[in-house]
Amino acid sequence: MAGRKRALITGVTGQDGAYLAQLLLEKGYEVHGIKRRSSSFNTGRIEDIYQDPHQPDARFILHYGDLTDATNLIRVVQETQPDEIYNLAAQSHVQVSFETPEYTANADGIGTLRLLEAIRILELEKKTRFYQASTSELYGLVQEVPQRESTPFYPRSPYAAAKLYAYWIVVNYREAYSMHASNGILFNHESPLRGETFVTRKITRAVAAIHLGRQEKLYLGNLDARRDWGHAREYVRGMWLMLQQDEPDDYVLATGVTTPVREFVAWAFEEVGVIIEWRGEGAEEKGYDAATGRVLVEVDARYFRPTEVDLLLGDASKARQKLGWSHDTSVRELAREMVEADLKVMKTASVMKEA
Ligand code: NDP
Ligand code: GDR
Repeated sequence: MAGRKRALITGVTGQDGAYLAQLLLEKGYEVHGIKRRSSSFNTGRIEDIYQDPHQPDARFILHYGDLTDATNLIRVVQETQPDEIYNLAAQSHVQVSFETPEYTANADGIGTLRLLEAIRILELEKKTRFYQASTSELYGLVQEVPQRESTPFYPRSPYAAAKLYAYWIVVNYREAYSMHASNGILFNHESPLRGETFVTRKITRAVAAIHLGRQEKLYLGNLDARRDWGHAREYVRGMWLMLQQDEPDDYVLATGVTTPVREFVAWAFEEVGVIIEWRGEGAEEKGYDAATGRVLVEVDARYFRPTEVDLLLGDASKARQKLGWSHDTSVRELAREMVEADLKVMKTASVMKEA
């Protein structure tokens, strides 16, 4: 339909892709998403907004694609002629990037270049605005606290190094070709849709499973790491706001509160009435149920990273002032929402199994 904005989201099947697609559909956009071919079902997060492509007025359309495949990206961009591209696709797991560094560089680093080149090859520089999913992992080894747009980068993983390339190539294409291309430097954001191997979701799923008697213990790595955790739904609004500005720019999105992993664990258990008592240190540390003395949390050194990011705490003043962006959900509320959601999912699954 003429006048309707068209967006293309890479990584639409991920946590942020699902929330962003929903937001843009609510705003009246025609939304195109790139999903990877997979031998198993990978569209669970976008089930609720799926539309039958046979409907003539379908506004949510999926295309097969991959950030490692340049010709595919050029074709999808050509077919969709988007007003806005949100590049959310990535091998996004920091620890996994130590095991698959080359693939991570290809998808997360060069993948970003491929999309920018697609815009240029198709001469869409004036039409298409570009959002890059940059990350607080760029700050890595602590140089300054809190971290803001001017804080120097010091990546500490193959993931962060790949994202560093992506960050700078976006800045370069903005300056070289006057493209409306922006980096959102987003601090950790979570939700019930968070991938199961990221620490918050791993914790809330384990708490639900232990509470329902389906799991004995939770094994974790570094409990001292501190993260600035916000809610993904609130962060995707910031992405959209960045592309609505007259001028492209780079913005930090963060809550300004940092929490150790250990504390998030304790809060999550409190949601099911368990108080955790910590004993021991480092790899010997354990979390006990204060009422029964049962060990519920153990440290497993296999989850330690070769190089760690110890402390993230963001200053989102620029986004607040220039974009009018704000967040509402505290990390404590986030833990509650995630535990409740995991309890619900597990209870529903067992009712269905019994039926
Ligand atoms: P997810 O891991 O949940 O989603 C990643 C998405 O990228 C999935 O849709 C995945 O597909 C897709 N993908 C992975 N590799 C490829 C590839 N080679 N080609 C095409 N698609 C691919 O991440 P989030 O939603 O949490 O994060 C979104 C983006 O924001 C990522 O780039 C991440 O690095 C970045 N980021 C995230 C933060 C966070 O705290 N969540 C903070 C800062 C940045 P599939 O479903 O098939 O696996
Ligand atoms: P992060 O998220 O590396 O910050 O990257 P993750 O949840 O994986 O780790 C956060 C911190 O928790 C510590 N940790 C563990 N992490 C995992 N995954 N599993 C464990 O068992 C465990 N135990 C302790 C980690 O060492 C780390 O310090 C996320 C991703 O979404 C990136 O894509 C994004 O760029 C950044 O957030 C901002």
